[in-house]
Amino acid sequence: MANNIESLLKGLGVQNPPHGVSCGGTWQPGAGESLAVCSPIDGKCLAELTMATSEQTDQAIASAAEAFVHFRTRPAPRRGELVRRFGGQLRAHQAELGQLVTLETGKITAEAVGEVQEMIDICDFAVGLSRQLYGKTMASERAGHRLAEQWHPLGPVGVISAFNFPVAVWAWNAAIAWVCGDPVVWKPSEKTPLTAIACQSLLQTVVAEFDDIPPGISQLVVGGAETGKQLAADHRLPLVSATGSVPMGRAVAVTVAQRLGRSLLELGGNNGMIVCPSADLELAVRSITFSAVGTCGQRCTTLRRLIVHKSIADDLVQRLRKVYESLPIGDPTDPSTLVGPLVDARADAAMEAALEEARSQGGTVYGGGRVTEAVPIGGIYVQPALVEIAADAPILQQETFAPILYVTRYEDLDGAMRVHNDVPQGLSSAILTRDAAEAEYFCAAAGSDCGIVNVNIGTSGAEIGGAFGGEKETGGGRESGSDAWKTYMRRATNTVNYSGELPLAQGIRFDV
Ligand code: UN1
Repeated sequence: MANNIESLLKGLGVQNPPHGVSCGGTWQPGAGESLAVCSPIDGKCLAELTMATSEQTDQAIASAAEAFVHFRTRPAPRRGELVRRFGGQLRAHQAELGQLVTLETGKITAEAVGEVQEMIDICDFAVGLSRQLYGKTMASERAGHRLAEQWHPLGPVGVISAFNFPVAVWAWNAAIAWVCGDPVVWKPSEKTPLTAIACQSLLQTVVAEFDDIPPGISQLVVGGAETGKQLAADHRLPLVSATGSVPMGRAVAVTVAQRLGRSLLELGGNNGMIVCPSADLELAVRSITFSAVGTCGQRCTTLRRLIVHKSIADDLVQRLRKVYESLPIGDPTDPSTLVGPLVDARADAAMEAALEEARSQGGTVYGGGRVTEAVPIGGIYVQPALVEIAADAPILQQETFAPILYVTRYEDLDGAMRVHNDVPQGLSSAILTRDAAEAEYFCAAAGSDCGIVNVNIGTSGAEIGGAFGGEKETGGGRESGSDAWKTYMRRATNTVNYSGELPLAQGIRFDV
């Protein structure tokens, strides 16, 4: 394990050398496959871990199921207190956790610290929620009856998270799951297990302060696709929440559906933005650039398709090209950098292949090449690409997890709307306009078909307060704020008869 990583992990309270699986805070020696964790910054190995064996994964699920039996009986505000203190740990360690996120993902420090902030925010939200798990009371049609709903803990939740948000997306799930009374079995991306280990360690420090909360409520399983499959197939996990590619999500959905479990999926995004003639172009350039090149184009919410009114397209493309040419690309730990490395060689190959395809489909590509000067050796740094292309080019149907922004032109808003919605994915969307009618049209029933619909901001950078997720191949799940918590609970409809009589619903007479 590289030295600085070791001290970083120590600072975060990770005492034992981590092996594959954490069950209640102790690292179990793994007999599984070894896993080299490398930094995208310079390709250097940060740590050598051992993947969990299927027996260890099974044990982690069993421990979560056992913890559930007691955890579900703890009052929700008590569970909220656990999350409040965990949020306190995250606040106290925000900088180091951010550093770890940067090392493992290659995202710039500002975005990495922002990701930890997103965890803190969801903890705050969940603490409040722990006193607001409201059920409705309905008017009963029968005299002397009370008809009401109660929300109860569901059971252990499997969480499969992706490399690009190695901790925030887990926290959206975990903080909500815990206040709802559900233990969590977490399989982070095998590219980013160290931040996961650090979070698990901080959480266990907090759990140790409680004599009424079992440590088994948080399980970490370091593993690959096989581990994901195992979580999806295990009936002890009534809910599996998965973030990642469409093929991965489809496999999870099918397996979970087979056992009639619940899945919550946050899959591909192929996010579009319509730029109308009245748009503020200054604001447009800033919001487009953040959404398209932030996290080096590796957010689910990254802006990938720009649909610009023909009257302003030349002007906007000119301005964007200028900004793109001077983007500070390089070491993500340098505060002046805005674009860090791609996560790995596969992402680079996918980007190259997509640009090649775009060219063959008549696209004009600006940028997109490798950057080798003034960047750390061993990492993969690229110039974000702008591609002017026809709206019906097949490449626009595809999400490539890299900084490629396709630019197309439109004549009328109905046509732009059709182009916008004519993709298999439906996560995030935006319109830039100063015309209120255009904005409302975009937000209305015949407008954007996505889960996230923005006006005068980019497609990325959502707050935790709203439900996060999308439609179509994005998978339909909702995580984080609003009433997303309901997915993590089971609903009981109670009818209580205090009348001393037995009137039947629907006025049925059944005299015996
Ligand atoms: C993701 O890329 O999976 O809205 C999550 C955003 C972030 C979360 C992205 N708050 O861009």
